[in-house]
Amino acid sequence: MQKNSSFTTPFDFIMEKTSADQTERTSLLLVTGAIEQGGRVMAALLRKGPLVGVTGSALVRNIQGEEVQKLDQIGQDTFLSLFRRSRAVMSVLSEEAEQPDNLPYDQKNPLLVAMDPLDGSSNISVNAPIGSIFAVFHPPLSSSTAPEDLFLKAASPVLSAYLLYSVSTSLVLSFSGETRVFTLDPDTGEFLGADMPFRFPENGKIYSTNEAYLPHWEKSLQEYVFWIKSERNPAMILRYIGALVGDFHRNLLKGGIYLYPAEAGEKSSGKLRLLYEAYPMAHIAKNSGGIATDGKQDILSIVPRSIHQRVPLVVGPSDLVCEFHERTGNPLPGR
Ligand code: P6P
Repeated sequence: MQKNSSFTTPFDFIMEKTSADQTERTSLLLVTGAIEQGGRVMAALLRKGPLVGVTGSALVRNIQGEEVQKLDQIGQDTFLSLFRRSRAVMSVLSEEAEQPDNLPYDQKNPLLVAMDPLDGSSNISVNAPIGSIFAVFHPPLSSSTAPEDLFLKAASPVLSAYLLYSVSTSLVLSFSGETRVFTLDPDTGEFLGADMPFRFPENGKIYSTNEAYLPHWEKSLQEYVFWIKSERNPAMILRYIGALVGDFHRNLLKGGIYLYPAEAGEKSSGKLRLLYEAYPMAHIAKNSGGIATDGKQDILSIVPRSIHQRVPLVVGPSDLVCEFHERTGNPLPGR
């Protein structure tokens, strides 16, 4: 297939949004290149997963107490190795590791990466969409920061990205106020995308949540879900893949809101992790004409207390998230 001349690559996007004298340009290009290469490796592996015995459980549990799939471990090892070889990453925080991995670097402006190397891995065994999520930060200015505090003082992401392994493999990059969507060409290994920013469509009609938990939600949330299905005009429809990246991506393209609320009991802080799931999705949403909150405040205003901290997550286009907040009694200031 002849490459469309209007297509660009992640490299073009970073070069376009940085200047030659920006010393962080090289680090951003190296980190983005590592994410791309990891996407190629994981996409190729997932295409033949059952045939090469990489699906199924690794028979261990991670820091979250969740059963680790073999591909979770392979994803962890693949991306950590690529970030190490980039020599542009000071430390990697991963869902799959209790403590951050500090890496050797020789770039003047090394970066921090928080990642969920394989999101939605319970979908692997049923050939449903899964993804990888990344938040890239500048290290905090204070040099006295202890390694384990680097991520607690890192502030908002400078670049966020996710890979979606589905019918095709997408790479969504958000940087310098813009979100771009790229698709892997399996024949050439290139990630190619339109040379234009991506934004949520308005007036979306999709909501994504696991309604099985509705009986454990606050009453205002239960009433919101009843309203959007039966009284709102137009009514909304439920689409839920069970992998944040898959649900977010469909909602980014078609206009929809994703909800993972807190519940009474063990999910009193929600299920999703702040630093490597909520932050990157909030950053991508913000650069796409959307908002992410924990049901009360903007996700990007939350200062993390611990590196694996969980938060409730409401994310989507501004119109739907503002409607959610009005209907649940927490109108967003200035919206
Ligand atoms: P539930 C996957 O485990 C994940 O972290 C997200 O990717 C996904 O949206 C959510 O949890 C699914 O959780 O409780 O509906 O299975």
